[in-house]
Amino acid sequence: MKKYFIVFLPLCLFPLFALSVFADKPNVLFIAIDDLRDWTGYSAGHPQVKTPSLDSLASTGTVFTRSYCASACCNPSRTALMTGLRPSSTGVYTNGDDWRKIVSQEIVPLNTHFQQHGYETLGSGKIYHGGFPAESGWDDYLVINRKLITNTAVPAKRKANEDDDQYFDGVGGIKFQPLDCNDENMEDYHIVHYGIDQLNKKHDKPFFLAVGLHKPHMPWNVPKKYYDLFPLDKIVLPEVLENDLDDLPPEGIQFAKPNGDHAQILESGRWKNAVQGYLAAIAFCDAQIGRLLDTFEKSPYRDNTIVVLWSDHGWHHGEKAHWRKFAMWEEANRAPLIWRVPGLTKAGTKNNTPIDLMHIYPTLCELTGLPFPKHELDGKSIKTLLTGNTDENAAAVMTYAYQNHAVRTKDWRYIRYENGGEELYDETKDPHEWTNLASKPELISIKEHLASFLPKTNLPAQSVKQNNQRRNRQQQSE
Ligand SMILES: [Ca+2]
Ligand SMILES: [Ca+2]
Repeated sequence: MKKYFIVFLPLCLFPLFALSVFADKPNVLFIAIDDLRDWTGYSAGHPQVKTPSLDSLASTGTVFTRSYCASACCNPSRTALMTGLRPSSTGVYTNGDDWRKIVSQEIVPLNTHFQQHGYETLGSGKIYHGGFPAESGWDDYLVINRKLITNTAVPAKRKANEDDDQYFDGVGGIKFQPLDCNDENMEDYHIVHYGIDQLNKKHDKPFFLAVGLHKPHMPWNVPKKYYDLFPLDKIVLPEVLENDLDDLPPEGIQFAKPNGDHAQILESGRWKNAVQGYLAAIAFCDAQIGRLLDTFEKSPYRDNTIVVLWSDHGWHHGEKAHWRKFAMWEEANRAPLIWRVPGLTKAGTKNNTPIDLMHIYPTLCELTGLPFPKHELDGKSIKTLLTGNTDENAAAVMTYAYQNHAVRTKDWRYIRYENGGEELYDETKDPHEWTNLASKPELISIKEHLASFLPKTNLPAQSVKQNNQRRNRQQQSE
């Protein structure tokens, strides 16, 4: 009996050992899109949008219809996603905050975490904000050959070093122009081509392949064929309410900036042109993603790769008399999110649980079996939601600039600005967020509940820190 046990025990343990050590880890295909609001075919965010590739990916995985960024601004949104820490936990609030200098060296960004745990990390395009790419954590990263991109497709100021307006059509700062060039002349084409190349190669280690597209970020300058998909006279404008700003606190009106882009757009009479430009840029972006996904579906990695596709935040096209992101409302913060996980997600699942992008770091750790990093992440894994389970009590939290926060639950959006101004919207009755209910006494307990989700610590913004340091130095020298 004893002898039998001694022989049997190692045989029992072997399969477990083999699984834990030798089993292949799944690859990760990490697709980032810049400035794509919740306008996709599958979400019907705009009746005319054309996104067959995103729709196709969505139909084979799980889409989150209420997915929100951590911050409606490129740099803080991406820094939050890649470090797993909210802006309020790092002090990275704006596009001017160099996260590489602000975030503690002990914080391990997502790509570095995968690299440190045996993954080959490969990247192209915009993963971190343009000015502040990660200086480590990549085994290989595409260096764009600018000679492949025509002068009509890159901002002409790079060529002529002159003012944008001379070369870009558009209205004020809202830039859009059909280009007389081919997809191959566009930077995103080559960014995607890098991903295609990697998917056509054999890899000795599991890979973390990050592909970040620039469109539909402005300028909405894409080949003319994409504009031709959206005849100007048929363009449908977003639904807006006259005097929508009347019930906002002063901070809300400051965020909306009604006398800025929107006043210029109205004066120009070219609102439809701008929406056409954005739809064209989305169609171009979708076509590039289609190239990547076509290769992926035919590749040997199709069934052992986790796909996660996200956009860094949304956009306004005149709702609340606002354009761009940089705000706390639904349009600026809601953005597409698609997951496909072999053996876990079921084709065509739509999940309406409100979540924010802070979940991506911990979810990827759990799905790949990687340990969590040493620093405490602000988000939680959503593995259980990927199969279609919902969480009625979930809340997404978003922050733009210092101490301006919003909380989105299934039924409500609550906004609290730095100076205490508040907005409250009943999403079940008022999906456009037209009626601010924050002053209703009967809703105080709702507001209190929503406020309980706000970040408990708010690290000073870099600009505040610098001012404090300057003041301290002055006081010391006085
Ligand atoms: Ca962005
Ligand atoms: Ca209103």
